[in-house]
Amino acid sequence: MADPLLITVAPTGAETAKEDCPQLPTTLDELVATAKECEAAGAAMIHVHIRDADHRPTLDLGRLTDTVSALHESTGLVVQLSTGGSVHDPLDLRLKVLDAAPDSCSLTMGTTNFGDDVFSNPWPFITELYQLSQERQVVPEFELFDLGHVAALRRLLDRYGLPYGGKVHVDFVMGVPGGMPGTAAALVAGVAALPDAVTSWSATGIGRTTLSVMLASLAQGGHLRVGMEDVLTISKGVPVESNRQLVERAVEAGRLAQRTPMSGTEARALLGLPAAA
Ligand code: KMH
Ligand code: ZN
Repeated sequence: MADPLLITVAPTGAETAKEDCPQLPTTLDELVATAKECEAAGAAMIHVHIRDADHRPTLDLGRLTDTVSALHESTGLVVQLSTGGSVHDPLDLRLKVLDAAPDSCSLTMGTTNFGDDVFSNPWPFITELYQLSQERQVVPEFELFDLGHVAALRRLLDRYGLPYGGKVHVDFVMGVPGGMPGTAAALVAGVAALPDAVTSWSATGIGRTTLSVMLASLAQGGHLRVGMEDVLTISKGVPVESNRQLVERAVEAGRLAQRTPMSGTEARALLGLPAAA
């Protein structure tokens, strides 16, 4: 049987404006419709950033809580809330994201230059968020933007032990201007440096690095994250029509590598989450 492939969809992000990309899912209805389509196409987890009534990034707790409920009601996807937010979000609000009780949360392992901005993740914030995730029984996905973040992950696990559920899942976010490049060589170096405690890993390449990272990840037996948070063109100069299109492309690439998309139930087991109620 083909090896299972976790496909995570990151449909919205915090960086693209609705007016620049009307097909970006920014309302709750659009997000739920996207989630259902992407699940049907082969996604098993969704990485969620939400927007306010003006389509701007927000960490409003009421909206986050409603979003988690709506996604659980309408899909079997593992719901991962972003604790990264936008580069403008304060650290205290980013910690409060866990109050919305997602299955999973992103947890970035260090500060990184992010285009012309700085994505701030000081060590005390990382350790506080990590301990909170253990207390609240939320499974972190460790986001690695740089090789130094792999070393920081080793330090975190040494000091604070395993996450809730006992599994360690990481995601390489590559090709951000300021982070590690989206190349096969960088991914090979990152995977080689992972601590033994890591039980699964995925990768995503931002912008034009999306295909090289996808193919490099499959070549090394990794999982995939795709979505309009990370890329807005399907090929040079051709806009992405929908997140489903990106998930379908990931499924097709996986098929060539003899990998079968995981269901939400299988993803829960992979990540150490209890079966859905
Ligand atoms: N929007 C970026 C500044 C995450 O979701 O945890 C951070 C980000 C990472 O997207
Ligand atoms: Zn994100």
